Amino acid sequence: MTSDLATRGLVMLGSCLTREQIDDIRRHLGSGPLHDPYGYSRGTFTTETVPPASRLGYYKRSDVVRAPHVLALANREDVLARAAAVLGCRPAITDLNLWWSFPTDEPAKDSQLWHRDCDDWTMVKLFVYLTDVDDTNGPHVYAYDTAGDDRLTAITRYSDDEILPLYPDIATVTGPAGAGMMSNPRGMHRATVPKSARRLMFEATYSVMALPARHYGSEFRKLQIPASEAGGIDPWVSRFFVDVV
Ligand SMILES: O=C(O)CCC(=O)C(=O)O
Repeated sequence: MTSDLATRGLVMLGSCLTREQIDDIRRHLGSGPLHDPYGYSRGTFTTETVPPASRLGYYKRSDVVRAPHVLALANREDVLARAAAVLGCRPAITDLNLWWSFPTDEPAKDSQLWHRDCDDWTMVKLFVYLTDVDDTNGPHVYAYDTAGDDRLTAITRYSDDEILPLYPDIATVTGPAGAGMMSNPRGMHRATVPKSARRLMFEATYSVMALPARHYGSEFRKLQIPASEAGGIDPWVSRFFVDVV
């Protein structure tokens, strides 16, 4: 099945990070601090102290943006060009996330249920796996041709029973660590509950406007990069995360 971001909502990019680059990122970020974006546990934890109620452990954005290779990856010219083709303008990087999904025997909830993202009018996401992902440890799942489809537009979570009869053309994205994809997250998508192992995922969001819920200025400390060291980083595209000085 061919896949294309602009026409079908999803495109595979192949390998976006080498094993060495992934090791650099993981070494930099270590075991935490992590937080649960859904608030099932308060405060921070590490990969060794995951609270039983938490399924996801997000690194702080200010740590993610400082991790090696992250800004270069998010600024890849081919990625920006694909995002621009959907957004209709030079994109801004408006979110950067890197998180663990922890295995559980509990049923799917939150982002593990089908949904459309609604943080901006239009958005594109780059996802890169930092662990090997197979059917048992949390593959990302996307329903092709749903970004422009006007059924099921209520911003809520949907079950497989509601989605699959309407949208049977589904991509379950497995791949080795480093594998990347881009999606139009207005299209229906979800995570899968990891069963066998934890999954580590990087995500860059591209959009037109700043995402108001992201509080770039409070929790987040913008990175100051001297112009002499900013090769490969577009100051305009990266303006919510970086000042090139
Ligand atoms: O973790 C995943 O595979 C899905 C993430 C997701 O639903 C999102 O970024 O909106």
